[in-house]
Amino acid sequence: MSDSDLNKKILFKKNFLSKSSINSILLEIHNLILLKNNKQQIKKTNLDNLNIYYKAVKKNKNWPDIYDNFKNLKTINKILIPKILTYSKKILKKKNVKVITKGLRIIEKSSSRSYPIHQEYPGIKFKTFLVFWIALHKIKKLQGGLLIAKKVINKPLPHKFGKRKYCILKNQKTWKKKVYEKTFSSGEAITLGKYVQHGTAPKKIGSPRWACIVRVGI
Ligand SMILES: O=C(O)CCC(=O)C(=O)O
Ligand SMILES: [Fe+2]
Repeated sequence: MSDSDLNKKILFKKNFLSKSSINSILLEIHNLILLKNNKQQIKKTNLDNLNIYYKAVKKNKNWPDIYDNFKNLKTINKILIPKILTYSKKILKKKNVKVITKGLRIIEKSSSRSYPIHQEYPGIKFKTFLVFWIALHKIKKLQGGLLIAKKVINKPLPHKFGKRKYCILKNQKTWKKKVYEKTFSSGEAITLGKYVQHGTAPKKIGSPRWACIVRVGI
């Protein structure tokens, strides 16, 4: 595949993460938050329990530090990253694929963490790279899925700094009409090339949205 084809690539893969892999990730998240709050570890959790605990602790002073620590989750390193590397080596047809960034993203209703429409290329030095975004549960309409360009403009477009310091496309109003809302099944992954216009879909309803985001490149 040529670089130009890769840059506009949009791939969907259902069940990229199995139910048991997701359970392992959620349990490690839950236990990390417990640990950082000097609470005892648990052996089992589910999204409902995690959301209840999350709601109780997210206003604590140490929350930003905990959030930042999510990128070091063992389950992300041991379960998700190997899958992404195997898959992206096939797509990129290269063996030396490197992880550029990895982490967890939680979006709430009217979240300040939500991302206006953008391309991924600004600020990333890798010439060829892919973004992997994986839903940790089912995400229906208006629950904060992703907005994806109906027709990708396959070139770098000018960006400006948004409210939260990251780069967003100019003309957000026009772009809102040129995207569709992608919903997700639990464990579904989307892979995006560096010029695919995308952003966070409006989060109007439902409990917080949990997803993993990993960038890999050559
Ligand atoms: O998680 C989201 O809603 C969008 C994330 C995104 O596009 C990014 O981090 O670049
Ligand atoms: Fe993005």
